[in-house]
Amino acid sequence: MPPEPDAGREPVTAYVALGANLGDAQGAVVAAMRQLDNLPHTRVSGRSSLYRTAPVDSGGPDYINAVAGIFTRLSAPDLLRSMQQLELAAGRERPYRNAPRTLDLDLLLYGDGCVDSPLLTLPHPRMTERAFVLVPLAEIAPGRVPPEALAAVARQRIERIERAG
Ligand code: PH2
Ligand code: MG
Ligand code: MG
Repeated sequence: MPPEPDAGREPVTAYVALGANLGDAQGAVVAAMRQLDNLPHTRVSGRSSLYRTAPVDSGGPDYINAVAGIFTRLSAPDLLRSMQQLELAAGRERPYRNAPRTLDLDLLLYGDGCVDSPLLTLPHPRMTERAFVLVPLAEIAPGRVPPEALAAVARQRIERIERAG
């Protein structure tokens, strides 16, 4: 039997930002966490709380945001393709830049990898400007978020959603 693709690759810890502000945004983000865990050669190793956040350079209702830490043997491009498939399956449309969306999955960090290609830039080029990324990332990976970066976005509105029950 041929080996499974990627099975021989060393696992890497990566971080994925999840966001949505159309339809059942909270349900979409929770479902996407589960779907990331179901990707081949991939396990979710950390889940931040869910946060309600003010749109940044974007319109529409407040967003639901979160960050997942994953342990994956997928290459960064394969992981990105899988994330885009999950966005499409959630009904994502792209009528214009930063349009309100049913699900957005952004690759923030892939190990210590640095990439600058037309398809992918790592670390994510705008992550340090955004409380909706830095606050949940700091919750599950405090070592990846310098305190001065958090201080710089402290004026952006973000509120942690209490768990039901
Ligand atoms: N995503 C954007 C633009 N603005 N604002 C919030 N609060 N949350 C997001 O996920 C978000 C945004 C582009 O992807
Ligand atoms: Mg985004
Ligand atoms: Mg995106």
